[in-house]
Amino acid sequence: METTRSHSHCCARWRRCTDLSRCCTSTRIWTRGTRIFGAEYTHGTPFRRAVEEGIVDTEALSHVGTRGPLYGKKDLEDDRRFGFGIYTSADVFRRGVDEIVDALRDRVGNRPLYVSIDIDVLDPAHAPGTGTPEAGGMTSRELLEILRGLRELNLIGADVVEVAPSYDHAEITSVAASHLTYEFISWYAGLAESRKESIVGGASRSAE
Ligand SMILES: [Mn+2]
Repeated sequence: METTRSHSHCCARWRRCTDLSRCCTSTRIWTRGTRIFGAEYTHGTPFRRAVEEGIVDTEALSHVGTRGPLYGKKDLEDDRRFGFGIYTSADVFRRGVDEIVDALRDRVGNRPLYVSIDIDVLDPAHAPGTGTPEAGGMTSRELLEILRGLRELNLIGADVVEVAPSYDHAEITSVAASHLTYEFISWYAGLAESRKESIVGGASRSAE
């Protein structure tokens, strides 16, 4: 569990892992453009580079809460071609949390799961302290309920990125980010507890 500056930091960690499925929340689609302002590796291209490097399972990877502007006309077309699941902020509102959770669970299946939260996925009303606030975002309640809906999945890593305290007001963003972090720690603890129970249960069964 980490807090980092942007999704591009995640990419380095993904190189060390295989067979992961990932859920990413952000305002923007992180496959934007083959190059941004002439640069190949930027905070706007980690998923495109990850696909090219073959370190993500595109059948399982999903973007949730997207709504921001595009870098180029082909961005949405490329994302569809890569095979990502894309659930926009409007999808979450119109289809509802339960339907989005079902879709994410179907995509992830039994794979180990890495969740990356860009705090700007939340509406600026819920997270003003970030570098690229964008109107029309998810509520903190919607995001927390989506995470709670995924609780039985095998979480092996998570991060919360792009919290900018200097832009925050009344610690609104910090409250959201700290609760998301708390949610991940609780998720880990629940998984550890159930593993312990299955080991103890297995041992007692074998002793009988
Ligand atoms: Mn962002």
